[in-house]
Amino acid sequence: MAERLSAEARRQALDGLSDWTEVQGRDAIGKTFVFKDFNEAFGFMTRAALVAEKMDHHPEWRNVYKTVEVVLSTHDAGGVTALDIALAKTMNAIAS
Ligand code: H2B
Repeated sequence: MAERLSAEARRQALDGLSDWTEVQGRDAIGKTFVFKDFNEAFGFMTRAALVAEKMDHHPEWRNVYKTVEVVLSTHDAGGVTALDIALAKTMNAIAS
């Protein structure tokens, strides 16, 4: 099972992850993606969902029109692990 990152390792990983931040009050990272319209937002979610399923690592997320709020945490580990960092990187790549 993936191990929780230390606070320092999490901070370092976040330095290389554009616009991802620590979620206040829990061991998780988050980012709000804003797209051109719903079509772009849902296209992002579809592509990210396929990757998440392949990784067997799933996001918490909420979509309102062209905005997708994403929170990543490894539930089995009770916090942020390398899996969350990998999924966050992939999401940035999909959105760019
Ligand atoms: N996603 C996330 N974000 N955290 C997990 O701990 C997790 C998951 N565990 N997706 C996986 C599924 C686990 O429940 C299955 C049984 O592999």
